[in-house]
Amino acid sequence: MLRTMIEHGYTVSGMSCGHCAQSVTEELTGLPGVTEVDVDVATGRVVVRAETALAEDDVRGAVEEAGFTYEGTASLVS
Ligand SMILES: [Cu+2]
Repeated sequence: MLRTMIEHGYTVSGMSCGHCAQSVTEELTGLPGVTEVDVDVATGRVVVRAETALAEDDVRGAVEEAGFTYEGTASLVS
């Protein structure tokens, strides 16, 4: 079965440990269509894989709900 998967990159500031990463992961996983979240605490880069496009406001809301600061989209290639 083929599913369309879209990768989205974001930058989040304020995370300092694995617990922070877990909080962000849980909130973002709650967004519709999200299947996987990878958080790099050291760089603040968050990669979200989803079956749909994501509204930036929804992502910002999830990050803020977790207690961190949404800085914007990030390139997936670096
Ligand atoms: Cu922490």
